[in-house]
Amino acid sequence: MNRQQERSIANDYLKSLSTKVMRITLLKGGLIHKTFLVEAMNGESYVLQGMNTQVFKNPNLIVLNQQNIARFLAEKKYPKFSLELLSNAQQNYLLQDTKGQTWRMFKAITPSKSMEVLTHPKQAFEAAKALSEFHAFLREYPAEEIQASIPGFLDFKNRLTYYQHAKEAGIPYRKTQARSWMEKVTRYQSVLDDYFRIEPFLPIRVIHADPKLSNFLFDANGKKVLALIDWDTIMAGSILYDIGDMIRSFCQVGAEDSEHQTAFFQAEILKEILTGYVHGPMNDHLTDVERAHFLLGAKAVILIQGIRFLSDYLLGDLYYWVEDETHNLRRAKNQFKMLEELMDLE
Ligand code: GN1
Ligand code: MG
Repeated sequence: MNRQQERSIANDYLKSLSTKVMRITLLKGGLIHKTFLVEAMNGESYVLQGMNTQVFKNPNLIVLNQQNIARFLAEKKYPKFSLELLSNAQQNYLLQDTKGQTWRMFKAITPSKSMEVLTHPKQAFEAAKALSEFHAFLREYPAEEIQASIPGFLDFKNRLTYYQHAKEAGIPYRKTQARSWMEKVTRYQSVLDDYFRIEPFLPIRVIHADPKLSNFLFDANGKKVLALIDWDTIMAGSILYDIGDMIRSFCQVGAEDSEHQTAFFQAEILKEILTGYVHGPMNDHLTDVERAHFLLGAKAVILIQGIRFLSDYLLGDLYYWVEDETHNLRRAKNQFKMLEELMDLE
């Protein structure tokens, strides 16, 4: 699709605001949706997304979840920005173009800054406090009412089953290329066994399920967290998943897909996250089992993320967006190396 068509989709949303697109630019960073920044004639900015409906098969469910959560947070006077969806002239939040692509548009949160790499360790402290606040504000939201936007998304056993399938049905050449990384999965299986042992004792809460660094919007000077965005995967699960995924994303050295690195895990950032989270309001509500297993959660999430990338590599890049043949393998390697460094810390 060329930009002209995206412009006309954006204009459809902007009609009800009596304005039009001035400029539209592709935003990089996401691995699933196609995201554009829309600057309008009225001086405001918006975010237009072409949704990946292979991954999110029920976009209406996401809209429903997001609207319910935004309403709930507003009632609770949540102090950060919430996501605000725009509707088009026909009062629809979702639009379908002639090719069947589903679109949505948000109000942009501006001025703000989204980062791929931290510029100061204190940002990790602030973000962990913000995650703690997000969890605390959603504590009374009925978790059982949220239907998972991706069934089985948080189920590690399900990820292992898929990996088994990838090992059997994967492309033979890629299996050879990935052999030493597949051995890592076997080597670190005990991390998952440990996790499965505590899992039945973990409270089920409302979690974000994708608290990667770029989903925290900071103010222009990178000091204060303004919002935790990307609510597509908010669902019922353990907060250890969120804390673990935050550690995974924030503590990595360089980008998720970088090459030729020599160091992978930043222990000083880990410290900031662990202290930041308990400086937030969830500290008053943690159970002993949760409090004792932040690190185990991180190890399990990192390993599972490595397994997800590796499975996708073996099966020929069906899930994640890739720019070349070894992109998913590179991503997987970095996860395994990060896990190794985290394991060595103890
Ligand atoms: C995907 O699309 P994005 O970048 O927000 C993925 C996460 C992974 C992440 C790794 C729905 O998130 O689970 O942790 O990539 N989202 C989905 O960068 O699979
Ligand atoms: Mg996401």
